[in-house]
Amino acid sequence: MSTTLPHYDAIVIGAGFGGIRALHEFRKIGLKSKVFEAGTDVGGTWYWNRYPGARTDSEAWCYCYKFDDELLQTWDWKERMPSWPEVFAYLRRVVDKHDMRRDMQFSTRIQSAHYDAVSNQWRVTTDQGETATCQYLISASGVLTVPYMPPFPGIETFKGEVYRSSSWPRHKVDFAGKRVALVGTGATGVQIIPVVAQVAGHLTVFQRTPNYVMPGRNHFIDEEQREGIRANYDQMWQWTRTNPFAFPMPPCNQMFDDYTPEQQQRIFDGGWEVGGFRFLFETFADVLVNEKCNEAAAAYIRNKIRTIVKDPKTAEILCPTYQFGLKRPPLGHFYYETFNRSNVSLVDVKDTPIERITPKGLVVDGKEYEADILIFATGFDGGTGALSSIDMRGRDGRLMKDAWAGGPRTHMGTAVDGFPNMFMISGPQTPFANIPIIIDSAVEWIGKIIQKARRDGDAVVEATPEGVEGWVQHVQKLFSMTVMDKGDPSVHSWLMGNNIPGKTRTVLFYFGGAPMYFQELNESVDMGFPGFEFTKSTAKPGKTATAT
Ligand code: NA7
Repeated sequence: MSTTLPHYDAIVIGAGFGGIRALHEFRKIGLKSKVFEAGTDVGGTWYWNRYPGARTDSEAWCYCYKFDDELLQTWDWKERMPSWPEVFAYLRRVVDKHDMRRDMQFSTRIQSAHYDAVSNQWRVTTDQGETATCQYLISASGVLTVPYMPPFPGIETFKGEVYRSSSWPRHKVDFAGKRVALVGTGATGVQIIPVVAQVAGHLTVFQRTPNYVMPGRNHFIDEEQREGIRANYDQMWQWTRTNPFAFPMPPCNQMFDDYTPEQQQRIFDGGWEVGGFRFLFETFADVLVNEKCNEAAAAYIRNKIRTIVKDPKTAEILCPTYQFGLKRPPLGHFYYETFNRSNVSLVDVKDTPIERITPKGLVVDGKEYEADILIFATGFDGGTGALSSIDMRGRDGRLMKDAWAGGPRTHMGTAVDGFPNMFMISGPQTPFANIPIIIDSAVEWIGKIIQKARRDGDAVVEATPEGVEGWVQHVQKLFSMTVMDKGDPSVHSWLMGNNIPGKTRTVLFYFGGAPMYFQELNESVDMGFPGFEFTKSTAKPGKTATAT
């Protein structure tokens, strides 16, 4: 039986980092809001991805909300790169502290969202048989939400245990003494491998494309460090505004060509030692735009792989040759070292793909690799996957999936023409950067555009086709300045969407750097939101209303 819920000013899809931040903003500006979440609790990514070794690649002190200063001063992050239970606990704490659960509904997946131009309402249906209406629909459905599982023939015949990183069970999986086969060596596989290798009888890693894995250099944070961090938040927030990836790091002004080869080597050594994304962001400012610099960074990492991994054949299989950054580089925690263990082996499936799965294991090149447990860390339909998987229809019943068939088309990464009063948080064509910081600015901007519309009595806010076309061209132009744009198109990368068979290869993110994006958001507010149309009447002249 279907239930009709009350009308809301705003419905938010997802209670992860973005949804929680949105609810906070909407309360501030007086919108009656409801957050629907498919999981049984908040967390989003940090709810679903509970696999062994799951942790952030961002440093704890900037993977949080700016808006709750009291919590920043009291929350005890334990590690530099917090593990998923810590992030999950933090998000739960935020939500409980601000009594947000009363505006959230869990275990509820949004199935459809249709815009009705006559009533100027979004009508949303859920898998719980409910219907709700709202004026503003906000997608906070995440960047990496829809898992990708390759259609390996025979998967259903496997007699052992099968786990997917993106829907890891709540119970502890016992790997002790077992033969484990793992497919996928992206950021997720790279985190799982060193942990499972500790206990597995044997771990066989099936790698299609190697990655440039930088050392995470995770460590515990002691009380004194915590005090130092807390005392410096003003400075850190300042740095997140000037760092291209919105990390709290002072601007790196070093250009590769200004240094001698010895100095370049020393700078890379420094980045490698300090670890984390600092190898990428604190060495050379032009690493993603200067081919020479990019190749030098790539060669540096290959050299490290050959130094760390003792078996030369294994080391070569682990060495990438494409542009550094073309695939999102993972952080490893003794990743390469793990391949020196006697209970770990690497199978290269680049030229000889996984043929099939049998009741006993996996077959590659006619050889069966027996396993008790299979783990799949095979990635996500990133950027556009979440919204394309919902029956989301704008004006004239146009499906979002169709609007984005040739790649995402947005204005500022926050709105789409033909989808009035719909805004996205962490949508495609927003910066590829430290997500909580980007979310913070985007949500503030969404709050401001809604406030302007309400103040002026405008019922409808909608991106114009010209605004969208301008942004699409802008995003493509910015990407064309990077070395990744010249990258080998056969290299799969979720940044480009071509990790999903059949998906159009196009850049899914804004590579102009976070500071420029922040400036564009600010200018948008100051200039009265160019590229958006505000209308008082609900129906657009010449358009037919969509009956839902
Ligand atoms: P990724 O980075 O997309 O990695 C997926 C991995 O799965 C990658 O190594 C793929 O190889 C591999 N894969 C996918 N299909 C196959 C088949 N058919 N055979 C063998 N191997 C396959 O996803 P992650 O979850 O690791 O990381 C996503 C993001 O989450 C990450 O960047 C962080 O931002 C957090 P391929 O490279 O395509 O050859």
